[in-house]
Amino acid sequence: MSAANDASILPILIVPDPVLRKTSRAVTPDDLPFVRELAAKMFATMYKAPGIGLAAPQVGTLLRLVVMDLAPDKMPAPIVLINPEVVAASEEKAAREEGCLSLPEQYADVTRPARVKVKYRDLDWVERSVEGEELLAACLQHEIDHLNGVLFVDYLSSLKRNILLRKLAKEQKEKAKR
Ligand code: K2U
Ligand code: ZN
Repeated sequence: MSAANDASILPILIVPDPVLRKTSRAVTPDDLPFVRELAAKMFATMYKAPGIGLAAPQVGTLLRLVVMDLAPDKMPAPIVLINPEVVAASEEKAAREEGCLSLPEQYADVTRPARVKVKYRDLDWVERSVEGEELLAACLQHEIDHLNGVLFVDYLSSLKRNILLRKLAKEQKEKAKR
């Protein structure tokens, strides 16, 4: 990988970093030049992780900005969502195993609305909407949660959440020793 690409890889914050628990502020048109730069670095960081979604607070920037690409290997379909908000959610729920780049190697089943409609702005500040179910619905909700300081472990029982967080802390400590 060229040096330039390495420069665009950003460190991903890991729980319990307090930044992950803050609410991000809305992007304004004045932020667009910076946001275009950041989005490119977030894509490079996400593809390298690898992941299918990444929210700006995960790389330490408290802006309401998300990048996603649900099928990076098959047919890349990168999407940038500025100020995304869920405008409709189905009554029907769906459970799916989720992971998070800020809680490496930890997975748990999370139940969310099966289908959602999300309104957002693109990098040209054009208002768009996307509707999804299955993985797209889960990823959209997972990423928008990040913008509100919410993590997938918050949907678990306190017992399961504490077991998962203790396991993460232990694994992070062991990784630091290597
Ligand atoms: O941390 C993140 O926000 C990236 C998340 C996005 C995601 C979480 C749950 C469900 C869908 C997407 C993932 O860590 S990216 C890794 C991944 C890849 C395929 C399927 C699920 C998770
Ligand atoms: Zn996540």
